[in-house]
Amino acid sequence: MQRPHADARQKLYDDIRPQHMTPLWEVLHALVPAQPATPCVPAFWRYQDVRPYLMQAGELITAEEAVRRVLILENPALPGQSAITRSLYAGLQLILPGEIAPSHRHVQSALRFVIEGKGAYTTVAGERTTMYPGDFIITPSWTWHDHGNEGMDGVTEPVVWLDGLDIPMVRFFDAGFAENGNAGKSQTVSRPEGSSYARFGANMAPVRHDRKGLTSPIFSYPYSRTREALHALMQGCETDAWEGIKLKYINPATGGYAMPTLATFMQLLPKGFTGKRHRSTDGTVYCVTEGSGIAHVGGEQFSFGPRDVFVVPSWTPVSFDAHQEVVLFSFSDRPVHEALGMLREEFLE
Ligand code: 1HN
Repeated sequence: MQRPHADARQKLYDDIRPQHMTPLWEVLHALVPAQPATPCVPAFWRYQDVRPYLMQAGELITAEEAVRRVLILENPALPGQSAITRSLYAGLQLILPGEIAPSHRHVQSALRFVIEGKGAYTTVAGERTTMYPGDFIITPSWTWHDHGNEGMDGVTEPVVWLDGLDIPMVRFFDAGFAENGNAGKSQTVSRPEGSSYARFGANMAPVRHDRKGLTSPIFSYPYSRTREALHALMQGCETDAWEGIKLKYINPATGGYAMPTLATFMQLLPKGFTGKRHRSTDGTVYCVTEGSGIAHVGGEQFSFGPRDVFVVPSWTPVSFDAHQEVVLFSFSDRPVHEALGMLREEFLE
């Protein structure tokens, strides 16, 4: 039997369409789901499989011509959207010896997580930092930035890092601006290397510093320090049954996350660790810093090793098994969830 008024209702829908109106009651359940219903899927990029394509890109286009030579990591369920989750962008960037990626600035904030190679630098707002594998480096919103690879100690090699940006968030708000600087060249360096770290990286700050900026004044967090901290904590400290030993990167001037839109973390899973499942509303991108193991993500199992990247969509259960000692870098949109009071987490038994 046909629903009462079915034809008349359909006629109403057809009649209001030219007025750019549509009935809520037909879409209410989808608009306000009982729990997150992300279109994103878990996905995994094995570094060994994708590196050859990155090197091929290195033969086909220069960093200068490309402006940024990046292969974007797209969520398989979001083709063409340059998004790894609905709010996050991720890509693998290659810079070859002798190349520069010219100076520009944009509203989008960026993080770099160095995956491979030595001899590259990035300059942010007049200060240069040398990039080493495992370093977490920030390009704050609207700061001039350029990269280069000059080699180091006579060694010249390709340098690859993972870029994480809030591009989909800025697009959502239609709030993006961008500018090119310095006629396609590098910016002028105005402060010595290490000066930000000297001012803010020793649990100290310049005596009259009172600015509580949105982004950490430490723009480069060296892996040597992060690794040392995690290993010190492994001695005698309790390991969380879900996440092992996990630290968040913070802005030392505020205690908050290092970036306003992106949270960043590094965690250590002791050899033999088998974690319990947990989930949270912030979709998260992981990059393996050291070690190998298995990530159980929703119904998928990713057998990971160093430099692999994978994504855990919102509200998808995740757990980790560590075959060797594992170190995982990760980033998510958690600061936004927290600021808006909508972060939810669940630790499953
Ligand atoms: C960008 O500026 C960089 O500076 C990397 O290295 C990736 C993706 C979209 C827009 C700007 C960079 C980017 C980007």
